[in-house]
Amino acid sequence: MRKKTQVILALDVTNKEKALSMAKETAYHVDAIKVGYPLVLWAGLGIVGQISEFAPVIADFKVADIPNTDRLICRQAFDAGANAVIVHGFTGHDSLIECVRTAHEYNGEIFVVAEMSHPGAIDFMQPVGERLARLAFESGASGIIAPATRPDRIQRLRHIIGDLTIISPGVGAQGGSAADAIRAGADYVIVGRSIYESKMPAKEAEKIVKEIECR
Ligand code: NUP
Repeated sequence: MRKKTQVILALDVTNKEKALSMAKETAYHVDAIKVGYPLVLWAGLGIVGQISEFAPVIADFKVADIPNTDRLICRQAFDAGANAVIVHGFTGHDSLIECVRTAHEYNGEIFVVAEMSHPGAIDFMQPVGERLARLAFESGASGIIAPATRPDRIQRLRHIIGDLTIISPGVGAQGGSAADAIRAGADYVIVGRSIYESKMPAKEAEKIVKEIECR
């Protein structure tokens, strides 16, 4: 994934035309575009290929199944044109290794959710976040998801994964700061509503890029 702006757009709009125009408008200011169930269930998997004409696509499918099913899902995402797939780590080593193996067939990447950004992640995920990060490292994943809402956790998880990539959601609408997340050790921030609900999405993306540059 290119590393120019350190911003990934989370394109959770449920309107195909809006998704495509937003991708086109913001592509210059972002390093990748993350698409997930809200858009794909609305517009179909073909939207992945269409968005990939503007920027690398991360398919946020939070894959969490037995290895065989995981492989089938990851294949669909990569065949559709995704550069990376987000998977859960709590399914364990064999599931994760199968996702990574499948990604390698496509020269693709796997990002593992180590700790989610919302308050409820403290209930079950945070106590095992460090183990999940270690498992991501041992399984050969490209990186992890760590919460911009809790920069201290990014810092902690960075120690475990060395120089793997950290992509970090929770900026803006969820209360996290892009500059703080990058300062704590994230490589990229993931930003959705702050950009796509703005009246001027490209300007908003540019503002976040500037905030990161001036940190
Ligand atoms: O821990 C996570 N938190 C999170 O918000 C893992 C995620 N994948 N996300 C996703 O990031 C979430 O599903 C959404 O697509 C995006 C954040 O969007 P927003 O809160 O900036 O609108």
